[in-house]
Amino acid sequence: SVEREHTRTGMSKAALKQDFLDNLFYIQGRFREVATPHDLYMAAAFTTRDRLLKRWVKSAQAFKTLHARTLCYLSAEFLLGPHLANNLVNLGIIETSQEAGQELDLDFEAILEEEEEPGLGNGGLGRLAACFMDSLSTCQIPAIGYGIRYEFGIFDQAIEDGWQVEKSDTWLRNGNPWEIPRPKIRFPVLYGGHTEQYRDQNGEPRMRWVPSWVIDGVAYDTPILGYGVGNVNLLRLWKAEASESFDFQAFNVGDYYGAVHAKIEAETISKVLYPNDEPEAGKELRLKQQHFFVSCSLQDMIRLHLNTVGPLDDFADKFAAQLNDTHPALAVAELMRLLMDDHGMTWDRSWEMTQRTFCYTNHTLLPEALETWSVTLFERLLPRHLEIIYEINRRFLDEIRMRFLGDEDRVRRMSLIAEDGERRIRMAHLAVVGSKAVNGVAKLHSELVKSTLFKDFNALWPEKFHNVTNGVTPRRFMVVSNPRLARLITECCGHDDWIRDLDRVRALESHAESSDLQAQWKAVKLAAKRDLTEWLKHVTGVQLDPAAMFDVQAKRIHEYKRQHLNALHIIRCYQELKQGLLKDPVPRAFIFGGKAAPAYFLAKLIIKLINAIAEVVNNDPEVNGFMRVVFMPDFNVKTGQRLYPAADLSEQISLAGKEASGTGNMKFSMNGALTIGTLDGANLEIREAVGKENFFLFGMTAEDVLEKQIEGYRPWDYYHGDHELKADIDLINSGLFSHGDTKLFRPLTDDLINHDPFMVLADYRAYIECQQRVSEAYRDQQHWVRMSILNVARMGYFSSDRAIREYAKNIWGIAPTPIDL
Ligand code: 26V
Repeated sequence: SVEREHTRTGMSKAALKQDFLDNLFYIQGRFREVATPHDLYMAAAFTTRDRLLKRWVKSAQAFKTLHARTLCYLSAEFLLGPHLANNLVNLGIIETSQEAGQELDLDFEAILEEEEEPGLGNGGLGRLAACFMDSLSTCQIPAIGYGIRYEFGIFDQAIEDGWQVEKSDTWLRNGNPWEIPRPKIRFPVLYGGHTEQYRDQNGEPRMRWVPSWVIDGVAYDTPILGYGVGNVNLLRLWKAEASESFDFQAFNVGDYYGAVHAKIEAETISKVLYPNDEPEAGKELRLKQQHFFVSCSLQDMIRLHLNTVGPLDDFADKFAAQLNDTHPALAVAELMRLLMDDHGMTWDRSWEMTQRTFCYTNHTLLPEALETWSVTLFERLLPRHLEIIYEINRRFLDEIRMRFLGDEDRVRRMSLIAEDGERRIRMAHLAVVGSKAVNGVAKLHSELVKSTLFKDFNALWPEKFHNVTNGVTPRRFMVVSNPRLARLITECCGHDDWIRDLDRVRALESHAESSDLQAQWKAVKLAAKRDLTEWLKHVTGVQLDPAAMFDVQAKRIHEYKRQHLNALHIIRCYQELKQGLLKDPVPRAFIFGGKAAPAYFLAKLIIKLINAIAEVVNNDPEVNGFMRVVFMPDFNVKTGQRLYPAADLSEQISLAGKEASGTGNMKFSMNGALTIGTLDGANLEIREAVGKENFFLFGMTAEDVLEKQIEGYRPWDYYHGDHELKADIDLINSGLFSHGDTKLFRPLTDDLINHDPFMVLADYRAYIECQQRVSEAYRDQQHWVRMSILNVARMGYFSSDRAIREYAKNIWGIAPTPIDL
């Protein structure tokens, strides 16, 4: 049994090989000769998991005995990406595993490719949560991520006839080796019914919620290992199940089919992730989802506290809970309810603990993205929470009235309830009032949070407002996705400590002039471009030239991100090539990736436009030696990992003031792409960090935008004032890109000319001119490579490790708890 232990946890090649074969046999029931690629993947995953579990148990034991203060990250989304390669990197055995695989005659890449990623998020917010989980473990902060185990994550995107088609995501179909179901960790979640007053044993008046529907949440745990440490944190996702005690006995005696129906209804709660701009229809289920995971998570935290620390009075000393946007903001009311109704605490004690527990991160200022819930819906689904929110609001507004005598307009603006039209609950206000700290996700964004969205709250509690600029994990987005670059950096720095301390890539700076490094740098980029070229040819049929500049925009499709501005530039290039205006054009491959929300018509039309332009350009022999356009289908974490290493130019062209931070901007720059961007989100800080001379800046500032809105923006004037702009838009309307159909893109072009809410036309000229500077710069390859090296060398700040250390120190007050290996 000593030998056995060694096989399952040992890090040697021999141990890995033996465990792999054991897992193939004992878990998959297969031997080498008949194993499918999926069997081989499962065996590899279990072999990796065996090594995680050892560290996990050690971490859990240590956290328990040390009563370590723990961070709970509450998020409706965790966009994790594939686990296998990432875990091998964090365990430090990716190379040994490759060798082991070779000796077993396995195709390592093919095994990695087998994994279906858990796409449990929409975009930036969900991916940030995943980067933070990696950094929390790496920085040795005890943490639990709490969320929903969606049976169907974000849809898979296919492109048919140039249009986006949504296919359902079936990530769980072949089983999930990374999760451990915990059927005994189960909590009831209540909905509907009414509340009533009663007197407890001491004769004190108390409230009780009599629900009309109860379901169960069951825990599914995924271990999250840090890089080069023994720390493993927990990602605990809740699956909804019918509650045996409630539905089957109390309500459905003898009604077997009714009971089965109730089971289906319960399981609906964790069935599917909602796209972030689904209109009214899916709303009720979304509120049910939010309450579901918030309630399970808080009950779990209370249980953990009672099991380890004891009395609930110091709950806020044991836990800090971060609200990832307002999706979990109900937690403020739910913790109040649990403390008062279930644990007999007074209002004042409960409120003090609640306010000391929660912190809230805002991720967007877009008005249409700010969550509000109709009071009517709330009353029907969560009557007790509505009472509690009313009481929080009553006390809060009294405070405002006292502080700002006679300022009823301020009271109306700050209320948790919007009273204009149908009464609605403002979740962002609930989150701010219930939290001890509120933060934005980049410097500019945090300033705008204070000066616009939460102006009144900032006047009341200026010390509550913070900035923590986002970051991304260098493990996944450099080491896993770009091993060639990682090797080169390690070689050049003489160590691989930069993987845990990204500031240390600055050592590259002093080699930026070295022709030796420059040559290797170019070779690494070219190899990545070749890989991407081959794969894109395979999935889209489009052939790119790896020698061309790879100009990439990859992110959710949204008007504010302005993929259509990029499209206008492509049309400009096309027209100039056709007119023979370019003497010596710099060849470009324009690459797009991104999903549109299924109900977002204009975003889907932008995808169609890009594909329509691609069809014309790629098939026109007069131009296609100088330009190609490709829309990469199904941009997600896994396909994104192929994109970042291969980009020369990163498009970050949102209207200033609209992109809270952006994180793709960081991933591209860390992989040696130069940025063309506006002064928006984290672009500002990236530009400061890498040096203004190594960043292509264009367009209006957030201030310019506000001014222009005030003076009255007239896109029509730009359209008529710039004949090239007019020619580009007119070319779309001519039907050239739509087989003669002059109507197809009219909703888009009409919108641009008449409304243009994101000021595409106002920034058009500056963008075109900036793109010319980019082309000129690219001609001087030596200079370009130097800028590329400096970009990577100066990106240390944008590691999510730095972001997590800032949260730990300034927001949560949590110190690292190292776990020995
Ligand atoms: C939500 C919605 C909902 C309805 C209408 C359209 C719309 C558009 C955007 C959103 C944003 C959801 C929250 C989100 O993902 N925010 C992103 O968070 C990232 C991490 O902080 C940040 O880098 C991105 O700039 C920000 O957009």
